[in-house]
Amino acid sequence: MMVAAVAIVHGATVATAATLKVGVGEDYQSIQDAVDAASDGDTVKVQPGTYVETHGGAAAVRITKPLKLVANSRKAPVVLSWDGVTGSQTGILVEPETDPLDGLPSISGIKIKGFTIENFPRNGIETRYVEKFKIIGNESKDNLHNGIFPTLSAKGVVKKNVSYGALDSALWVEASTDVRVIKNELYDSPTGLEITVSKNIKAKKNDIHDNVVGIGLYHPNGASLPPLGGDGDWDIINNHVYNNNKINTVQGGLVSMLPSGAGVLVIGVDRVNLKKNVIENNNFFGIAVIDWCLANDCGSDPVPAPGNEHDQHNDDNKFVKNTISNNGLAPDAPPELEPFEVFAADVIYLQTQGHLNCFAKNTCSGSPCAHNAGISGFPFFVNANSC
Ligand SMILES: [Ca+2]
Repeated sequence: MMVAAVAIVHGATVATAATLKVGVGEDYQSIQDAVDAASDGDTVKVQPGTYVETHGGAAAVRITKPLKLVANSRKAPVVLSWDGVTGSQTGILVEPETDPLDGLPSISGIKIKGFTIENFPRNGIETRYVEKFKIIGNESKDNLHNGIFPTLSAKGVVKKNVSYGALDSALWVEASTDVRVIKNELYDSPTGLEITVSKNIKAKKNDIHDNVVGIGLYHPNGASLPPLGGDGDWDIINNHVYNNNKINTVQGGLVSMLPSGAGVLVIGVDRVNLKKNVIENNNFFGIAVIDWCLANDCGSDPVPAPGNEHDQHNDDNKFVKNTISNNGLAPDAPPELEPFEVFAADVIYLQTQGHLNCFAKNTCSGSPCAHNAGISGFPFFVNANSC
């Protein structure tokens, strides 16, 4: 009886899900019109063409309910482009009508697949307070804050997207939990893949190149958000991080401080597991592990006591079995960071206390692989441990 009852309920759900089509000769010409008409769980399918939404809302397409937004882009692109005039600052934005009082995701079940999203002043694709989301096979081109930006979200997968031309991060996972970032290509941005204020994040098999910083793992103050509690447990595995030598042309703010030539920049974060990555041909460093307040002027930032989760030190991070080669050969840091050029190498490890970070079984082209603490004249830096 249990089985039969479940089958009936499941069948009823499937029967009510509709597909709404957008395109020339279809029921809808505007993606937003179709989204507004859709019920929870429906699919909105968009035919090839270039779409410019002119309703003037916060985003060209704002989704406030669970649904699948799918571009039929196998034969020709489906492009969502900024109209250049109205207030629609973001391409596709998924968020509840009002922010939930408990701060937890309140939309469950979102899929966004196959779109090319271009030229928006803010973000290409953004989720806020969304869980069980899939962002798959999209292209974010020249969206000027972040290309793809899950924030305050959970239980998601971001897979096989291409993102480039952002002025902050090509892909930024912020204040989110249980997100998998897989097989994306991220390039031509200040940071290719950024993770901040999040927990249980897995980034695997991404292709990250020609950014200012390939992978940026930044202290909560970099996002101006408080820690979630239990921040960390970020698995960064089997990624290719190379040629991140883009000149940083951003003016003002923390982004302008990012040094060109950076493979993986680890600043004041905890419980990162960086394993089996190939990190090569980044002009300043392959991996740098640096206290937040050493890399930044903490003058205006609160600096909690060591041991506090929000402290400025990197703790409990593991760097294992990475291939780190031909990095650090031509550093070109911004003026504020020029003193750090002396440390240019495959690995830079600058911490003033222990903090249980460890290195093992990495392959480097230079020596030493695990740290620069031994450079004469800098006795205040300690060595990392072996794992
Ligand atoms: Ca810490």
